[in-house]
Amino acid sequence: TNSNSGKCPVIHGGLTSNNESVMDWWPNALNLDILAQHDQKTNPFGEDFNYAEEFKKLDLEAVKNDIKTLLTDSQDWWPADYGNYAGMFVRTAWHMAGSYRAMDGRGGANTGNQRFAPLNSWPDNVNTDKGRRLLWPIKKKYGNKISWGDLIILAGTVAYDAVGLKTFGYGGGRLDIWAPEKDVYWGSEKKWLDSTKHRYGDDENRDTLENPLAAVQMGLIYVNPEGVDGHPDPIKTGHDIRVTFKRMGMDDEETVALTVGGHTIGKSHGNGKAENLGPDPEGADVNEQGLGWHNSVGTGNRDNTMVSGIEGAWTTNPTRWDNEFLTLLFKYDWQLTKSPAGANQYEPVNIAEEDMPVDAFNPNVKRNPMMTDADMAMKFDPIYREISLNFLNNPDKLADVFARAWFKLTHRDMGPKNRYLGADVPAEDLIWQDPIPKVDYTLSDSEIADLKQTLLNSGLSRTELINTAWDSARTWRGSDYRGGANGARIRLEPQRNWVANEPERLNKVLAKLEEIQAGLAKKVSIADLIVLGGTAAVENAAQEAGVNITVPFAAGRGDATQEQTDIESFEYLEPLYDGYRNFLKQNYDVKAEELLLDRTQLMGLTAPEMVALIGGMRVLGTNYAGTKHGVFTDREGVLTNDFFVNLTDMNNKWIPTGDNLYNIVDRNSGSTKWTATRVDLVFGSNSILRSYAEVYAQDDNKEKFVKDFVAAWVKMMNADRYDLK
Ligand code: HEB
Repeated sequence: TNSNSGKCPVIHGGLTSNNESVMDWWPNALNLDILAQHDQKTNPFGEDFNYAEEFKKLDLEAVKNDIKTLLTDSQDWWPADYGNYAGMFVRTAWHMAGSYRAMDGRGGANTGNQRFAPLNSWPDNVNTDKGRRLLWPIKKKYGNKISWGDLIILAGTVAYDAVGLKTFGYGGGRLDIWAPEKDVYWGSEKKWLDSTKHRYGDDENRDTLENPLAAVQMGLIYVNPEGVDGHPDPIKTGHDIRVTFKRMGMDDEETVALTVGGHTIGKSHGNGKAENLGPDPEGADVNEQGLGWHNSVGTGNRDNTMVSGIEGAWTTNPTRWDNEFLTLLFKYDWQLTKSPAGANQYEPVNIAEEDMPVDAFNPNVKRNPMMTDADMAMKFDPIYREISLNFLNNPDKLADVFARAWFKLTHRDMGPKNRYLGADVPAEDLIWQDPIPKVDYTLSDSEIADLKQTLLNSGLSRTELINTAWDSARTWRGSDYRGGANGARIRLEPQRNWVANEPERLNKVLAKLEEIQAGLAKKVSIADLIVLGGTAAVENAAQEAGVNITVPFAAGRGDATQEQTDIESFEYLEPLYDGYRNFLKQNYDVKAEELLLDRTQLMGLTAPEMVALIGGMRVLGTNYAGTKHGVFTDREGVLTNDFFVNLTDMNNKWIPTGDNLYNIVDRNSGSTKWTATRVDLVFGSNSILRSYAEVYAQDDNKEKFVKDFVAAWVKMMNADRYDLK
């Protein structure tokens, strides 16, 4: 507080701004907040709210018609270029979907995160706030029946339909969040659009972009349109495009189609100076009402609109789906010039009058089209050039590849097709949806009980069964609903040979399960047998600890085939670290306990669930390669609370012995009782985790521990069972 402001400094009130946070005193302390986001306290809907049910009541055709009408219903507060918001809605949708990155599955359109910081205020997202605000009357009208995420993507798709593209389809089902995401790492820079070198291992080698990032600069969706670090060079920019688009799972052909098709409609805005723009939405004062980048020049919109600083349309008819982008790109030579805002862009040499687009607000004035450095890459990068020429000569091919790539872009992070809602879901199965065949059997309780016995008597150890089930389930990530035990892709490449999966043990278990499967009267999927094996073993281990509990099991998983599995895209799911099995593929810069939090968050688990699972898995002896770190028990394999009892016992002390290694030593005798890693000891050292560890160490909570472990176990096993939800 500033006591010179002439205002009374005595009152502070609660801690309501970000710059005095309690934990700022210990900036390196483990921050568990990513495990507690989006809970019921932030969500205005109760736990009973079922979006899928609401969406079923939606008249999708009516929403589409309203969007279509809005496209050409220019609003005085934000007049439409060429009297049509198609470009606006497409870019708003693309920028929401385009933050997706395949590595961790975070970002993307499926949460409506563009409503919140930081995305609502990214420099690359200038005026997407206007796009959302234009859609507000439609959101208001249809309310709970369509989420913001669904509406924004629908608007972009309807816009393409309206300008004449035959779109591929649309699925609803994006669940809105109600507070900024805390889990997404967007880069370490503290300055918007800071130079690119901060996120490359070696700035000269642009393949060394830090993982999981998929943009070259802080605050951009992908690449700098003016060239690498603002230096025009289409070849270099082309390479950046290739690296970044690949990281959202797009190949060269899809990338060209998206860029060409994207810039077939709409225009760039650079008819002003960036200095004249007010603060972004998050930084603007109350009277801006959540809008940002107020332009103080003229009306601040129309022909004064400032976004990227680049100015002009790409095509002759920016409100029509056609092949003009490539036609003009190849028909003319393009020379470097500056926009009115001083941005690098290209203009055509000696363009014919009839190829020029009209001004966005004055149909009597003709303007030059323009190309960005990124657009020029479609002509000069040798691979992109070949694809572009093919599209130039085959407009139908462009339309088809684009329609499919647009659908992929906007649905990529929604998971399997059975999560899509609505009448416009395309029938065709697409490989990036990770399809899984349906099964046609059910299992009765007695069949399940018999199968459990068969599995427990198979000669496989409990640990082997539990580890295989865990490894099969742990690839699931809530960020893009990929992975998980359903499909049993652990049998297939690339998973079958992942180091983390201990291929030798895995092969042994799978061979046994296949043998069991072959002997069954009813064909049960391997996916179900894998999960049931782990489930039976957990149940058995709980009973030995004196807790009689049935671990719930839901049959119905299918077995995917290798042909249904995109090896390259599954490689992103490889567990490089899994604290639950005390596994690190390598030594990483980031601390093991931070990596544990990352995985836990991706798996959709809470901090208490993480604590129960880790404590249980340690005493069950599930460590990678059978190490004994953290196995604080003399009854390994039994589901006791010994991990917590011994971790919190003051008769022990904890002595570092090497990199990420500790001895647990008897305080009196000095003898070493156990060994541990950071991922074990953090449950006693971190104050929050310790508070949970104490709960499970208590004498009165032995049974609670087993119940909580089982609940968390089942949650993981069923994480991808969208058919059950
Ligand atoms: Fe784009 C716009 C860049 C991709 C769609 N873009 C734009 C601009 C720029 C760009 C700079 C301008 C802005 C202003 O307003 O100023 N992009 C770019 C880049 C890339 C791209 C660099 C990478 C290569 N796009 C893209 C895609 C799409 C798009 C992929 C979709 C699909 N964009 C777009 C649109 C527009 C744009 C539609 C227009 C907007 C309006 O009109 O407003």
